[in-house]
Amino acid sequence: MRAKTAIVLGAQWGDEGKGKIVDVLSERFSVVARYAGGHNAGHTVIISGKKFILQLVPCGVLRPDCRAVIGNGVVLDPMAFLKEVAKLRDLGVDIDNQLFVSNRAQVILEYHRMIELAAESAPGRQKIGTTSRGIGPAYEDKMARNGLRIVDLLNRDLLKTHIENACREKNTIAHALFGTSPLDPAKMYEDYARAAEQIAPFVTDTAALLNQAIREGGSVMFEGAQGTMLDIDHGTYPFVTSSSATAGGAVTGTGVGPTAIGTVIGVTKAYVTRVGEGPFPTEIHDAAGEVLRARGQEYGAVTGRPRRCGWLDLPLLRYSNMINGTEWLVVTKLDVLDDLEEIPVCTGYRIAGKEVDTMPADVRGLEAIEPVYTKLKGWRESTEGVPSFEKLPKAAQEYLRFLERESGAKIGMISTGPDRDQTMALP
Ligand code: 2SA
Ligand code: MG
Repeated sequence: MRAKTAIVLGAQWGDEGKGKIVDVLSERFSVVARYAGGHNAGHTVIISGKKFILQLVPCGVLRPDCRAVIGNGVVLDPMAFLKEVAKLRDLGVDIDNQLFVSNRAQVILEYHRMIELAAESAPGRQKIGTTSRGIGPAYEDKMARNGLRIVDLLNRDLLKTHIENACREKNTIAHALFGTSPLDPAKMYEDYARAAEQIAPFVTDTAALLNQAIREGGSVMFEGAQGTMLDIDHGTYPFVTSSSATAGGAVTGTGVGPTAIGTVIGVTKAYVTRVGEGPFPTEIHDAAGEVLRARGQEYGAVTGRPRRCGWLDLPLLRYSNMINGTEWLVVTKLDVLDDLEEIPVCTGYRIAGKEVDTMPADVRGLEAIEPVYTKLKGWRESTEGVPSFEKLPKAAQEYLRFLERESGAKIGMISTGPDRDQTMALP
């Protein structure tokens, strides 16, 4: 895991504990860059008992000598960004000259949230269970070539015209389809123009910054948000987010070429969680699910929603490793399984009586999956904070070796608790 540039991403449906892992690994990197998503992400980091939840700002910002970049693939809500910056300053994090925002990132505007809220409850529309942050509609506008970029936000004339035109269009659509009351473009312009002034000092050409850093021998980490199965192309569509959460997203979302990527690190929980709607083959519907939720404190970091819990899904992990070209896995929350006598692990899928070894594209196929389980022995011993692999109970070692063998990527690190020092590096 010693590469100069690395992508660290979620191997499942998000919330694998990337925040903590990026924070631990960022010690070895001089720049950390976010490449996708927006303030729908909730990256929790605990340092000396102090809890930080980062949404837009990359976790690297918590290390004074690490530069943090918000790449062009991100959708940035100016108000949410400024709130997060203010909170970080309050907590004593020095972000000036350390945090950079891409001039090519897209802006989330108020009407994106308005449209998302209306669409999520509209008759005939598939409810996705989104975080209501305006993420989807902002990416829609980006792809429709109707978006506002950060560089445009800083141009007063352009901002004014954009808001006026967009409000005319969005107000009409939202009212006609969902009966939503219209937004006032004059007020919006004032609010966003004010926010733009405060954001301006952070804005730069981050693609140039990152490429220069790499050229000069700097080490760069690309911090994923959400997870592989929430990727717009490779996830459980349509129950996904609207961005490229997989490794490919790091390239398009930052402006760094694929030849510059040294390694890909996938973060996986020792079990699985998902928040929001959509298929989840190994979901646990009985009391065992409640046990994992309680022990793992499985509630959305942003929305507080209870997360759905399930057993480790190896076909999913194999798929995720393939899509991302994952070289290393980091396994988190092993300690959550500590009390179990036996641990079911899904090794294969059966659909309509047939064994399948790939992830079906069809959501109905996913819903019809019968997971094939192998039961592994539990260890019934605390693994919290155990300092080395050899000190783990034998059954826990076997669980991890099984995961490694069956998923096809090496385990490079294990996390056995929320704190920075409850982490062990393997090779
Ligand atoms: P959206 O808002 O358009 O991105 O929602 C689309 C789907 O993506 C899921 N999604 C997430 N899943 C897990 N964690 C996320 N971040 C927060 C967290 C979520 C929270 O870290 O806990 O607090 O609820 C995240 N962001 C998006 C979402 O549930 C939809 O299924
Ligand atoms: Mg999260």
